[in-house]
Amino acid sequence: MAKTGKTTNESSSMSPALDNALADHQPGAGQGAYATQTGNAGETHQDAAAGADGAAYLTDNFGHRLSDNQNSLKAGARGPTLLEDFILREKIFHFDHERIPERIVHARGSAAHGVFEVTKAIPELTKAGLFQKEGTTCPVFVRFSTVAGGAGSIDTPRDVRGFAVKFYTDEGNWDLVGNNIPVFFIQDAMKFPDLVHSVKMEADRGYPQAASAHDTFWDFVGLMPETMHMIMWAMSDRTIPRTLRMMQGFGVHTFRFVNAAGEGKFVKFHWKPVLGMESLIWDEAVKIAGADPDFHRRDLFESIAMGSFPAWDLGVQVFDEEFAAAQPYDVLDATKLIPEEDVPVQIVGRMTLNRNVDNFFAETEQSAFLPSNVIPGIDFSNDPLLQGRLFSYLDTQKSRLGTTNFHQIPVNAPKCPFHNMQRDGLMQTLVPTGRANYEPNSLNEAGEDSGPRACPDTGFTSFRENGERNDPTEKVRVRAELFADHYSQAALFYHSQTENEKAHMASALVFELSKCAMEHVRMRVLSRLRNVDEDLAARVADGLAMDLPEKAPAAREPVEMKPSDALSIQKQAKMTFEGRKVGILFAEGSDKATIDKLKAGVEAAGGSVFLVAPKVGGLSVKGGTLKADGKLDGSPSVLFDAVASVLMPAEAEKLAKQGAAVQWFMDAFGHCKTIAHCNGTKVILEKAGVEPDEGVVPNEKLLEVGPVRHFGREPKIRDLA
Ligand code: HDD
Repeated sequence: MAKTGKTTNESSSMSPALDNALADHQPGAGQGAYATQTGNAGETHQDAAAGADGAAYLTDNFGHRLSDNQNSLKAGARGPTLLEDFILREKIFHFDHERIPERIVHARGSAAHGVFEVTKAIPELTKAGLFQKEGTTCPVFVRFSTVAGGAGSIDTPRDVRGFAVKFYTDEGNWDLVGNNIPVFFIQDAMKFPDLVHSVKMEADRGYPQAASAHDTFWDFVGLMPETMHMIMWAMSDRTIPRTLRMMQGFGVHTFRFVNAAGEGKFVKFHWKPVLGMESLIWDEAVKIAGADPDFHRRDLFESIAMGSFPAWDLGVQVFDEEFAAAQPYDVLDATKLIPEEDVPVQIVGRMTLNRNVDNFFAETEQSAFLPSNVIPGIDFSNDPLLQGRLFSYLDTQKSRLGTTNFHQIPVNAPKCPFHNMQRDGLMQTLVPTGRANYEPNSLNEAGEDSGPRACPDTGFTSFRENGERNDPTEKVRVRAELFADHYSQAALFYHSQTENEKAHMASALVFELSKCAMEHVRMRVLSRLRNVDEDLAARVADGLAMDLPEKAPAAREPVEMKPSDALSIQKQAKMTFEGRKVGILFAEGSDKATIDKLKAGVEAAGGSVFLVAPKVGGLSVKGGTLKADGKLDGSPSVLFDAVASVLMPAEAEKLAKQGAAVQWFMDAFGHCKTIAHCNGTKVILEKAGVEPDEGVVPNEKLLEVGPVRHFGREPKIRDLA
């Protein structure tokens, strides 16, 4: 073949597999991909590349049709490739530059589009057009993320989750760039690079990836007592969410609402998941990292694809200067929260994510959020962490997306018109017309378009009053007095948890500190923990087999705060199948009618079912054949919220000899999940050490018991001391 010098598709094919691959590349086969590429480019391009039958032709980026996408241009069939081959060069050139720098933090993320609807108008609080009338809607784009790991890292490390929402309002974009935790590690943006350096993989060795359990992070924590409140949250089950759909979100900082009369109130933003909250158990999180590193990304994508749209209520805590001045903490300090018991959260809207991204790179990766994106009626506070963020995000987009014109990328562009005198710059994709690129100008006097003008009435004006505690005219590098209380709220959080949750926190601290090789780092953290809670400190010291060091001196004596149920995941849990997945194990000979009934029941209750069997191709069962959705050893029970099994005794006997089957139940039991089963399954349950309790039930009881976690079981499984 080579000797003939023929290089067409037909002649170069020597195998059926290649024939198929080539058939896929005939004109027309790439219609979907083609349509997407030209989606923003306009009709003319599409026409130019369309054949007589309307099918798309493959072209290069300048619209030249390709006659061959398989072979580079060579000097003879066995000769060197020619530099002249502009098609090869363009293709490889583009490929070589496909990756852009990943985000320095929050590199791994998953996103979706949706809609936000106002459920309660609040014109008395804010003049933001969005909140003037009940029923007003606006499109949103939301990106969830982990903080420390790289773009290709796992979904279930112990880590804070980013919760960034872009509202495309009629008055411009409003980006609420928050986290799933209402407080932050540090109080001043000056410390952010240090915090991030300490938690990311260590500088010399390049590990650990996506983990805070290492010396440098805990060294920073021990030396910076202001981290202690956030550490309580980070070591709680909040940092191992079961799904992105069931975690809360927070704007973290105190912001300002400003109404049409120019009156300002402080506001904190909250997102409350409609499905309630749920978290993983640490052992489960670790196993999921292996079984499905994309667990959260897949879960979000699949839920939306199947029409089970995740939703959150937007809540606001609104308060004034007088309230702020009366608190034992400073509302400008991002390491403090305002208990919901003191300022209730009023629900003002609902966000529903109802559309997956069409292209991960174009949308999720290129999305750029800026806390400085606010709309008239929403303003900043003097929180020194927020103030630093107002600079940082705009700045980082230039190095990540390569151009000051990143706002023109479709996912970032506002959906309302924008007009200004800014021009040019790398990758300018707009073609501004006319001579008016400066302001003021009088070109209108010569009958020309003079361009846009400022609008004092409706434009953004910064809130003028400064009712806050610092004298704004004084330039100082200090923190306000109350910022020095680092422990009161750390203790509040710890004391608000259930006994299991407290135990999880103690175990998390023991685990993380055990990964710190430097003994003085552990010691310092222990000495700080004594200021949070003596019992917690003693438990952690015991878990590490270390003596308790002396208590670290507190910069300011903590005050006692009343525990708050709103801070506990378990106290807020909801018993619902909605949005939850039940794994049903079956094998050869299982009763199809029972499986169908279980499936119908779970689905009617809003849940979904995933069928698991030793083989996937289709097994003969009583009542027909049944195909599994996943093979047993590739579908561990950590992927489900509850499990059930329908097995003939003989098959159960066989499975009882298989590690994957025994582990399936052992994990479900260990992770406190509901286990529904038939009689036949008992032989495996025994082997797996599953003891009877209120969560281990016959299949008929599955719906009644629900997909809740049975934490009462936990002391039987792990040492909660
Ligand atoms: Fe940040 C990204 C949340 C403090 C600097 N941050 C980033 C993202 C979230 C947050 C959700 C990902 C956005 C996306 O999906 O693209 N960051 C927070 C919260 C903070 C916070 C809730 C404290 C309350 N961040 C913070 C400070 C600084 C930054 C104090 C710098 C002074 N953050 C960045 C950044 C990132 C970022 C380096 C990386 C990628 C990006 O901005 O666009 O600029």
